[in-house]
Parts: sequence; structure tokens; C-alpha cells
Amino acid sequence: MAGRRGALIVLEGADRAGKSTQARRLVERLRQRGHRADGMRFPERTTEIGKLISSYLEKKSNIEDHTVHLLFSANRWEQVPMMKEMLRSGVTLVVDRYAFSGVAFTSSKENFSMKWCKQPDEGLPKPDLILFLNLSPEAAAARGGFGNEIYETSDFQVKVQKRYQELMEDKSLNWKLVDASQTVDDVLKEITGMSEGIIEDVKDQPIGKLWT
Ligand code: 2DT
Ligand code: MG
Repeated sequence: MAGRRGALIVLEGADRAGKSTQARRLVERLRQRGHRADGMRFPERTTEIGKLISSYLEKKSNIEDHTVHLLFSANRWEQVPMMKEMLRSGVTLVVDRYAFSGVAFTSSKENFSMKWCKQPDEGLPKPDLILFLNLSPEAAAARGGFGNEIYETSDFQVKVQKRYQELMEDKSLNWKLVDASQTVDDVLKEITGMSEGIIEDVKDQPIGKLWT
């Protein structure tokens, strides 16, 4: 069939829920099972915009809160032409964080509405599946301490978690809650099944637009 596209699959969730590990392993597993798949992550720290973001996260530079939010969004938009090209050529993209991290983190700061936070990401390629790796704060803490980046404090992470809950109420998006307290292999098995289902479901559908 001509025009068979890949699926856009996003992983979100709290720090230490295993997003990066699962994203990497999901790409490997999908490939083993005969799918074309590639991984991406946001922020993509290697671009010019990404370097500014990375310096902010590492507390090496101070960027005004609205400004850094818009940089995170720009860091996604700059990848959109490539993402669309890959999806249209039949490659499934597994993405470690996306616009939902953008909204959950910035709207956890004082005086930021979810509405304001979503606006710059409106119209991005819409994920076909959002896997939320769900882990309690206690279980997350048991996996080890925080790193040294700017958002890595437990107070802030609690607020972020609440924002994710609100975002998950949006039934126009295909959120799937995954129990991230399972073993790495069990989580992988679960999300591989969900991913293969969605790859089949969307292969003849156009790419959607987020929040429009
Ligand atoms: P990691 O590289 O460890 O995932 O941390 N963030 C991310 C935002 O504040 N806005 C965004 O749009 C995105 C994608 C989440 C990156 C940190 O950056 C935060 C944690
Ligand atoms: Mg991380």
C-alpha cells in the first residue's frame, strides 16, 4: 500500500520513571520485530537552541521563564520538517518527552496558565500514542536521588505530576497509563504491544495537529 506512514509515539512521565531506557529499548524491539523505527528526545540539546536550553537546565545561564518556554517549543518546531518526512516515509518515531513536558513544567511555575503554555505548541504533529510511565514519588525516590539540574527538586516534581494529571484528562489525545513500577522487561512488553497496535491503526491516516 502506497503512503503507509509511521506512528508518532511519545513517552512522558516523572523523573526516574524510565522514559529514556524504555524509549531506547522500544526502538530496538520494534526494529527486531520488523518495523522501521527511530528515537528522538526533547529537549534536543545539540542544536543552537538546544544548547541554550541545556545551559539553562544546568544552571549555567539564567533565561527568563517565558523565554525559555518558547525556546523549548522552538526546539520542537525546528525538528518538525524532519519528523514529518520520516513519518511519511514510514518510520515510526519514539519520542522521549514532547509538548506535554513543556506544559507540565512551565505551568508549575508561578503565574503560568496551561492555556498560555500550550499555545506555542499548537499545531505540532499530534502523537498517535502517549505512553505515560506512572511511578509514585516514593517509588521514584527509591530509585535514587535527584540530579543537579534546575527542575530536579521534589517540590517542583510534585507540581509537575499534578499538571500531567490535568493534561491526561484531554480525551482527544490517546493517553495510556503504564505502571512503571513493573520490571524493565514487563514495561517494555506492555508498551511494545500498544505500539504495534497503533502502528497498524494509523498507517493509512493523515498526521494530526496537536491541540487544534
Ligand atoms: P531530561 O533531558 O533529563 O529529560 O530533562 N522540559 C522538557 C521542559 O521544561 N520543557 C520542555 O518542553 C521539555 C521537553 C523537563 C529535561 C528537563 O527539561 C524539562 C526536564
Ligand atoms: Mg531525564
